[in-house]
Amino acid sequence: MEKIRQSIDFAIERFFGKEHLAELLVCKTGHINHTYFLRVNGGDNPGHFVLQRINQDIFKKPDLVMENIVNVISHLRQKYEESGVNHSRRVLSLVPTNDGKLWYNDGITAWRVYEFIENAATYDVAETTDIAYQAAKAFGNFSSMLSNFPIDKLNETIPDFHNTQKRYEQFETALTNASAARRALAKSEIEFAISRREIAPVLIDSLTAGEMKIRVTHNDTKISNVMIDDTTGEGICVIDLDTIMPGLALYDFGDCVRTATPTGKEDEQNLDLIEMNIELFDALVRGYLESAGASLTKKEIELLAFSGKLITYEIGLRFLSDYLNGDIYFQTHRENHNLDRARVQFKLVQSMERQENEMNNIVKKYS
Ligand code: GN1
Ligand code: MG
Repeated sequence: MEKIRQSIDFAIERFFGKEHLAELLVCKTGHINHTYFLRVNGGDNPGHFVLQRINQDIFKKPDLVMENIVNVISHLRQKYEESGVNHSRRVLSLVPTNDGKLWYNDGITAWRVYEFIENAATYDVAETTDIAYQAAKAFGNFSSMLSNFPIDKLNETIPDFHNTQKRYEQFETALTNASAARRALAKSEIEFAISRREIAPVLIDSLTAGEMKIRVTHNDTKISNVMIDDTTGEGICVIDLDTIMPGLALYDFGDCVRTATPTGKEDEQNLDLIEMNIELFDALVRGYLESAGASLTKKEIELLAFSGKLITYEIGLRFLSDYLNGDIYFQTHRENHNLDRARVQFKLVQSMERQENEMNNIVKKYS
């Protein structure tokens, strides 16, 4: 902690001058980067901020991540300006360092500061259908606004990030190298992962067949990555722009389904609490199609419900692989944390399988 605290202090010095820091709180929700909430008093720029340190073990080229973010932010701002909408709470704002840079590289990784969006909140689970609707609408809108972003300007910061077939192969490698003890404890999850392997290549195959196209995608469309306005209830701002890359729209919609429809948390230990809630799914489809439906291909609409199951399976594979690898990727906070997370994902996959017809009927109703 001492060492991290020192790096935090160095970073704060660069952005505000250390003497102005009034409060620092650790944010415990992300699995990859380190995030802190700051209150700054006095100086040129007082207020609330979010300081983040990019995990360079995972984002090998943090400067390229920041380059994507800067370009996407400026594109979104321009879009809002063209339509006369005030974007101050709708697009993330980077706070420059005292020498005018938009991020600070300490020689190892990048640090950045965002202005905190006041009077808005994020939700780890969709507490109401309205939150689900608003989150999906915000992600759909985000994607529509980026539809004319020059995709060749975007860095692919983690290659094959959502390639479920590759994720399956990584799971096979993890399985081969795993300790006997971990393999034994994860026996039924391993069997489940293997039993569903046919679904892994479906979206990538569809892309190869020309039935869908590569777009600018967010790639981490958890419901908790949308800020919901406290007063109006509107999904105002999409956050966590680290994984913006060329990708498939359905992985974005699918990750909304994975995170907004469950009746429990991503790492819930009581699996009886985990089901896919069909009313929440209905709200998501309505919201997403309202803002992004017009640009989707026929095949994308056809596979909308399937995409929820696919990415839930994919993230389940990733949690399980990390468990088998000895917890080297996702931050864990208790023993078998990754295994618990994988169990929730696979329970959800089964819940979606049982409700597949209803899910497809909802898509038909709105398309
Ligand atoms: C990671 O750190 P966080 O929560 O933003 C992960 C996502 C997973 C998610 C699972 C770069 O995101 O892909 O869906 O955990 N990000 C990366 O909750 O691997
Ligand atoms: Mg993320």
